[in-house]
Amino acid sequence: MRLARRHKQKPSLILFTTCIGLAKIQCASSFLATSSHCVAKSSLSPPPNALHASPPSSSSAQQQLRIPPGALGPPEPLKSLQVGQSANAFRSLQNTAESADQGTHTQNPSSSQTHQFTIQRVSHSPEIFHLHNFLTPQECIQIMSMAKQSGMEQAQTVTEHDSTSRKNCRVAWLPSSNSSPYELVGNLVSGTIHGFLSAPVHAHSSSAVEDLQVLCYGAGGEFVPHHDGEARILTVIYYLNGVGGTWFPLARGKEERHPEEDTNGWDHRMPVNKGQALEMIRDLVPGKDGLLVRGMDDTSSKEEPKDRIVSITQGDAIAFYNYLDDGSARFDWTAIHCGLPTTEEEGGGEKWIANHWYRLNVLEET
Ligand SMILES: O=C(O)CCC(=O)C(=O)O
Repeated sequence: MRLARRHKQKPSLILFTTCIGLAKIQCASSFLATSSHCVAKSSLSPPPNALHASPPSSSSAQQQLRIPPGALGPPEPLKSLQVGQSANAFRSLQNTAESADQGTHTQNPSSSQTHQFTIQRVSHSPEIFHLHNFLTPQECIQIMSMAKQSGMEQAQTVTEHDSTSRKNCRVAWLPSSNSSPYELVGNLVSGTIHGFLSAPVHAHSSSAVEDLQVLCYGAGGEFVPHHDGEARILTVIYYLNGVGGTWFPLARGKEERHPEEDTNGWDHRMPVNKGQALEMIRDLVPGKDGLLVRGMDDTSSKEEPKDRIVSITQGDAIAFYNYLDDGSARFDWTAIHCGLPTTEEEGGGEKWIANHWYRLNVLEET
């Protein structure tokens, strides 16, 4: 069972061909580095192990879609990181002099500097990575300011069987574009695609990124458990004011092996649809089960096991994969997650986050 499209207003999509043009300019400073060497992620030539798919108009797309194992998950060197291990990474940072109050900024594109951040694996199932210090505080302020300026509306998100799945939350969409005044949003895309998408996905003609969805929850605002689904292979959530509260109830923070898991690694507890996933999480508790992304200022109990908590601060992000990467092209239902109710104490009762969804549109045909 798939989620219905959750947005009243369909966001526009930027195909990666646009982003690749952008990346060509910026790839020199967009790379991952391990402790001993740097690995350039700038190869744009079609990979030998490419995806094969029928055109979206074909009714036989399901039979013809061939997704090689590994294509829908993280590429090397992220793939081989173990839980707790991290790699240094860089993205180019446009030198931006801004006035956040007025929401205006001036940019000198010829002047860019390198910004270092760290990518740490926090779960294998689903594949979740914590990006420490991905955005600067100034960039967070700039995104919130652009969202306010564009006029934020009450979010009308609806998932299958839920009429009010997102409560007390305002939303704005900012173009994932390289054009003024949205260069920052385009810059974030080029900062992640090379590191987080496999070469076959990157090269595929139906790869796309949605506009940046900026959300501001008021006190009590929340988003019920859901799967991002519908061709969204990778989700990146940016934490703009240091307030977390994203909970993955079925994530495994450490290398746990369940008794139901056979020697081939197949986990028989893996839910295969939304009903099963909701049933499995019914009695689970944030902080004790799964993985809770929590702001540093969260005043709730700090007694929970550390391996169940991902502590974020302003400018951090998490990236997670929504499909199994075993070649089956099925949803990974362990990626089910929710936004817990925002409290008065944290962030002055406001939680600001932004979502970037990377898509492989051909999956919508299956
Ligand atoms: O509010 C959160 O922490 C999670 C948001 C989310 O899951 C979504 O917007 O799809």
